Amino acid sequence: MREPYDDRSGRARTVTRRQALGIGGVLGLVAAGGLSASAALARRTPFTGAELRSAVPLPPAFQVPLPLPSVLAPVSTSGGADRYEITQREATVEILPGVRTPLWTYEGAFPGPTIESRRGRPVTVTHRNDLPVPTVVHLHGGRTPAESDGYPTDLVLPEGWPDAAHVTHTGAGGPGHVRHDPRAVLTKLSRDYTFPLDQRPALLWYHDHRMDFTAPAIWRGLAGLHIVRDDAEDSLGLPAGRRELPLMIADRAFTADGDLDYPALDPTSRARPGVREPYLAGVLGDVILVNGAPWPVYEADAARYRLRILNASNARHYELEAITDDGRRLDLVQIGADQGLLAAPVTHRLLPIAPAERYDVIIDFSGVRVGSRVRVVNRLGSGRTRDVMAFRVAREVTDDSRVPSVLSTDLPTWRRSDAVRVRDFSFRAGRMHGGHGWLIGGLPFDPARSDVTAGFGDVEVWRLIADVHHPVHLHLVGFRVLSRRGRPPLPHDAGLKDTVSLRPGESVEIITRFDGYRGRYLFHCHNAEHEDMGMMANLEII
Ligand SMILES: [Cu+2]
Repeated sequence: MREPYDDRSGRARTVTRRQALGIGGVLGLVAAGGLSASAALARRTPFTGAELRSAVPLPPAFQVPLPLPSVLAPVSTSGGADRYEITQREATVEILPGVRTPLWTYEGAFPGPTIESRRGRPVTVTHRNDLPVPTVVHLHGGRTPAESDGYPTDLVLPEGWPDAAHVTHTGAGGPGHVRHDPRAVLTKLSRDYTFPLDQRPALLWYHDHRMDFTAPAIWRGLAGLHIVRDDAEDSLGLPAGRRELPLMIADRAFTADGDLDYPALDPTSRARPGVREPYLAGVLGDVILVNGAPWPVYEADAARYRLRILNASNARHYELEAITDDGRRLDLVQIGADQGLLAAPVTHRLLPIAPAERYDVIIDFSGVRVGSRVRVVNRLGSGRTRDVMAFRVAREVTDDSRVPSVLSTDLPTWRRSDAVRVRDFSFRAGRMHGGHGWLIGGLPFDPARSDVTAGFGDVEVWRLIADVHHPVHLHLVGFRVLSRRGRPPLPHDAGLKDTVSLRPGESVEIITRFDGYRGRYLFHCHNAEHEDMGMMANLEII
């Protein structure tokens, strides 16, 4: 059964029924018929979660120009390292035309400012927390020492936050279950995060990672891009400069007042984590934002573009395709994955992208009639959520960019026989502290528990199995996908990844090597609501 994601088949798949699979349904099915029965039903659903409906009038698609996040200037570049300062603060931003929306931001903007960096040149970012709640910054995809990796209890406390006693956590099941982390490193007001960036060039992103409250923090705006480059990539001749576009895709919903809507049990994010009952499987919005603008449009040259796509949505999956006004589908030529360049380009007509995944894609507008439009649509959406953005091809130009047939030669070549260990992890709904939860190996996250201890330098194979959609992310290391459902990986699994999309009922094998740094890291589901409701585990490298 490959057809839902078989991007080479060219078959149209019509979603006739939009079924939001709530956790109650999952639990019932798991109880009644086991994993396979729930998976058989879930496989027919294009997403896991429930959609909020905005109460404010929404703008027509393809009217708002695509914004490009500003690039942050370093405060210092001396001593072989770049230093940046970011203030986390509340700001009111115009996302929908004429509507003012209060957000939590990095430097007053959503997305936050982009950090541009070079491989092997360290970057230190001083984050100051002027928000009303504790925060934690994680650089997703970064090869980062543990003390700067943003462990979910390594909180930066805001001014006036009562004291450390108030940052112990109650589980999503409510008060009464206090989880204490004796290893947490708290700082007051600000913290320096140091990123060596000794890693393959890639599109990374930074976002909040506070224990139990990551989902509402990202939803409110705490996300930004971080790009790592190197000379080898620069010399390939890929589209660059104004023909390289970062695209952070995220869905949101708005109240009648123009605020972001989010079904939090505690709208202040101060004490009680979790979301209301219909949204336990994930929160979806009915407005698709790209770089913080609703269904934007970009005036493009009739030339190749490099699109660096991030799905920064909490729970929404996309299957992207690019369609011309005369109904032609343009090739999406994938050149890179989460952790940088592929060995060779892979051509897709349809590109699935799960929360937190990144795809580096070349699209060629040279054959598109000037004055016409190319729509980027999500085949998993319906109604307004089917549209993502559009390109209006504005002018003929000369284009000296190219897409080499060899993109990189440094991808890890781990083989099954290199693995010193095989581990199995299930990602499933379950009970947690007397309430609903999402569990790894039957357990909800506990920072004080040891889950996985891996030897430094060890190669391991992990077998992951899911009930519903779970995009699984490992901190620190990149991995390769070995198999899906016992079969070879799909075309979009190519390259080095740090997040893999488990589809309902699916088992996926990955292989990695635990190196870089020793210390306490994490792996977790990147459906942000699942993550907050227990679907996270410790990964200690010794
Ligand atoms: Cu999940």
